[in-house]
Parts: sequence; C-alpha cells; structure tokens
Amino acid sequence: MTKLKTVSQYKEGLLGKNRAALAQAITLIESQAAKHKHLAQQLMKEIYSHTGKSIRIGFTGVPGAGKSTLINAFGTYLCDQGYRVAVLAIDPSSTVSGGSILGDKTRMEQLAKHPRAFVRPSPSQGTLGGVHRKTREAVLLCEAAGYDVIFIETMGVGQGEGIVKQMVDVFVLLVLTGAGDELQGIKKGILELADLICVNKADGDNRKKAVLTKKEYESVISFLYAHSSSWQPRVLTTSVYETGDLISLWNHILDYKSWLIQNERFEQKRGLQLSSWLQSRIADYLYESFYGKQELRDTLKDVEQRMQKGDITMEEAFETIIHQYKQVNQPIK
Ligand SMILES: Nc1nc2c(ncn2[C@@H]2O[C@H](COP(=O)(O)OP(=O)(O)O)[C@@H](O)[C@H]2O)c(=O)[nH]1
Ligand SMILES: [Mg+2]
Repeated sequence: MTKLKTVSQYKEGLLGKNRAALAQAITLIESQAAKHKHLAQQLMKEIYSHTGKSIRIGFTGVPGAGKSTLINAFGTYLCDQGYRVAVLAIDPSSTVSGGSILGDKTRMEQLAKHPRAFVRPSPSQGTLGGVHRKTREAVLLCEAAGYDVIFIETMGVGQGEGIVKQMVDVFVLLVLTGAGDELQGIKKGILELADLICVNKADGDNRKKAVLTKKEYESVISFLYAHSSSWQPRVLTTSVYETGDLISLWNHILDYKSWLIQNERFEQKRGLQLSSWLQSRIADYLYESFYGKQELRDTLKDVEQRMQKGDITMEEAFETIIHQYKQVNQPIK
C-alpha cells in the first residue's frame, strides 16, 4: 500500500477496513512530529462517529501467566467464528520487558496471519500517560476499521492494570495454580479490578490443581463481594488446548456484557472511560507544561540541592518553583 497523506485518504482506508491503512493510522497517532500530531487530531475527529461498536477486553496477569498465548488462541477461535479481532498491547516499561515483547510477536503469529485479525505491538516510547493515550486512540481507530473485538494486553505490573481497566468494558485476570501462596501473592487490589478470573494453563496434570485453585478464588470472591450488589467476578479454568474453555470464556464475556446492559451500566462504563481519558489528558498536559520545560527542570534540580543542604525549607523550594512555573507558562501578550 502506498503511503497515505491526507486525512480523507486515511479515513477512506479505515472505513474500507483496510488493514495496512489501520497500521499506518496507528503509526500516525504514535508520531511525535508536530505535523503528524495535527493530522492525527483531524483524523480522530473525522472517524469519531464510526467508533464505539466493539467490545473492549483487557487481559492482565503476571509475566508468563499466558496472556499472549491465550489471546492468540482465543482470537483465532473468534476470527474463525466470523468476528474481526484486533490486539493492542500496552507496555509502560518496555526496557524491562523488552524480551517478552519479542516473544509476544511469535506467540501471536497464528492470529496475526488471520485475514480477520490485526495485531499491533505496543508503542514503546513515551511516558505511561503518553502510551496509554495512544492506546485509547488506537482502540478508536480499530473500531473505525470495523473490528468487533479488541483485546488489550497489559505488560506492566502495578500502574498498568489500573490504566487498562479504565479503557475496557471487560477486564480479565489470568492467574496460575498454586493456590494459597499464589493468592497471597496477588495484590488484593488487582483481584478487585477483575470482572473475570481465569485459572490458566489448566491442562495435563495441572487441570485438577486448576479446579482446586478455582474453588479457592471463588471463596475469596464470595467473601469480598458478600454485601455487594455489583457484578461478582466469575472464576473459570482455561487452557489454550481446550476449545471448550475458549467457548466458555467467550460465553462468560457475553454474559457480563448482558449484565452490564441490563443494569444500565454499559453506557455508564463507556462514559467513565471517556472521563478518565479526559482526566489523563489534563494530567499529561500539566505534566508537559512543567517537566517539558528545561528551565523548570534546571530550577527544580537547583532548589532540591539547596533544600537538601538545609539552605531553604521545602516550602521555600516549592514557592520558588511554582513562581517560575507561572511565569514560564504565562500567555504572551
Ligand atoms: N500448558 C500450557 N502452557 C501455556 C498455556 N498458555 C501459555 N502457556 C505457556 O506459558 C508461557 C508464557 O506464555 P505467554 O503467553 O508468553 O505469557 P504472558 O507473559 O502472560 O503473555 C509460554 O511458554 C506458553 O507456551 C496453556 O494454556 N497451557
Ligand atoms: Mg505477553
């Protein structure tokens, strides 16, 4: 495909469900160049009315839990059923997990080759906020290009989960067998983010253990949600070798979506996704207006040193820096 240039060329390619056009559009929104940023903004406006129709599904779990492998098998299964599936990955710490991204590309090879699939490795540069902004825009581009199911794989541990949770309709947590200890190891906060929990790699000798682990999780969940009227996360066992498990996973996802719609929470969730996006855009903007300025970074370093030596108080350091911040960001008259 030739290189796209104008907004209408990009738009035509996307609405025409052209995979190469989608890849180019994502490259455009990831670009840091000023001329691309403008074009990207125009494009996002143009395609906005064609977005929102997919189901957005996030996958999280410790490295090695089997996210990429499951997405590959599950995505391929859904493509074979006639769905169009897009996969995006979010990786706030690409330097740490560089190896696993390389692995992910090969792990999703089968899906990436499927004519109804689109697999995009994560944007690697930028702040966590920046990466996540691009991922949200990429979701919208995939929707404009007619993808019905969008998977987002989180790779970062910690902050990454909360951010992905805020951009998806369904959040799936993959856990492994090992029960007791394993349960202790999972941060309670992450368990509470999950809509579905998959005890993964439930095959071979591990299947029996997985069933026990599932029971353990179910009892923790029923305890955590004892007095709650919200959705009680379901626990299931999954293996990429069992098509029945993939069918069951899909049915659970659809069940959850129906529950959201019946309880008037689906649209509410989409609204909250937009609000969290707006808030993170503001946070990015403010961050940039401070840390993006060399003189402010220099002053910060300087006042930090003086404060640590005891020459000035924290309050004085703060006032100095904020005074300069206001001056630097003053509109030119
Ligand atoms: N037995 C078994 N192994 C699996 C399954 N899913 C993934 N694996 C293996 O677990 C390892 C890590 O998988 P990967 O998808 O890279 O995990 P990620 O880091 O969570 O994306 C790989 O060696 C996979 O082959 C499964 O369902 N059953
Ligand atoms: Mg992976």
